[in-house]
Amino acid sequence: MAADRTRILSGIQPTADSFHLGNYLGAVRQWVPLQDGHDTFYCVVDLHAITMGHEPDVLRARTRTAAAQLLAAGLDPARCSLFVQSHVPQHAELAWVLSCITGFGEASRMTQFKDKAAKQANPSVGLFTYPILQAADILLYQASAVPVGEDQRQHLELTRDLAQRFNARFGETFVVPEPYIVKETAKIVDLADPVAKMSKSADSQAGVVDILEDPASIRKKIKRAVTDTGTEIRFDPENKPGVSNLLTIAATLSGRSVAELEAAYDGKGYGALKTEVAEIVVEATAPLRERTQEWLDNPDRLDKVLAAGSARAREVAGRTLADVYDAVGFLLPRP
Ligand code: AQP
Repeated sequence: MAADRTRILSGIQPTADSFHLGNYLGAVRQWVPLQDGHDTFYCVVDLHAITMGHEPDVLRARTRTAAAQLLAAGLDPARCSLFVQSHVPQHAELAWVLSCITGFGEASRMTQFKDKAAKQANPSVGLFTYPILQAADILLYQASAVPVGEDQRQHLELTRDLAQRFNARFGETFVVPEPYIVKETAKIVDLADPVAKMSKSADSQAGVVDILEDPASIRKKIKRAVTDTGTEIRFDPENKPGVSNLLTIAATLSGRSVAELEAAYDGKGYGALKTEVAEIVVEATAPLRERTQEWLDNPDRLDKVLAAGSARAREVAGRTLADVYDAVGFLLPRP
């Protein structure tokens, strides 16, 4: 992989047995074409996945399933570095340094922390410092762009602030990254509650469609999707969030434009639209389910891909961390 190609970094948490359509359309799907022409690093962020409480065996299994889904979605180990965050110790090490230049008030303003903490009886300090670890994930690789969904914009802003602050205080060390957010799919909403984002940790899974979900269940959830009291099939996220979400999902997965779908379903009613969307989702996710299972049936092959990815990640991350330690004034150990 040529060193002069633009770096891209993104990650996803192994916090569920499957990614949902929001993760897939908002993030993972953008990762695939970026493999061409960029030096791409993609990671399964298991350190982040323990911030809300977890079961060890479940986490291990989900980490493999997450990697398998990424490969099934089109990540190619020959064209990207795919790794598990905990295999690269520099993430936690850089997070500590960055936490020492982050203001307590600044960290307290993160809306994702407020939302997630509100659902917990005793939120952890790890959940509070999550965005600082995320900044470390990105800055270690000198990434210039980070493909994510809209919900990550504020965390990206913090990452940029920390990079600029560090550079100003200790000398040019980090590339300041830009968010790479595809507007159309930046926020896929929950089918049962079309103002909330589709989320793995939603209280109810009724409106969350997983990419590994069986076709009968996908059809059922889409047929029950909340729309509105009207009948017109029109893309209008403000007034018709449910219908607009269905149109976005169908358009992105089928390759047809929203305008084409609006015209095709003009006067046909929501029932017909839902039937069509359900078939599009079932058809688009079938190969993902199949290929994920193939990778899961071959854990040795999967683990080798992750080992190669993490070796390359440690190499790049190690160089950045050495520069950081030197810049902040840590006494370097004798070789
Ligand atoms: N609804 C969404 N629409 C568009 N993009 C989304 N993403 C998540 N939900 C949507 C994007 O998916 C990537 C991976 O997300 P994550 O697993 O790291 O964490 P998250 O953003 O917190 O996603 P969830 O599903 O809500 O997980 P939990 O419930 O475990 O926190 C990110 O790029 C995210 O923007």
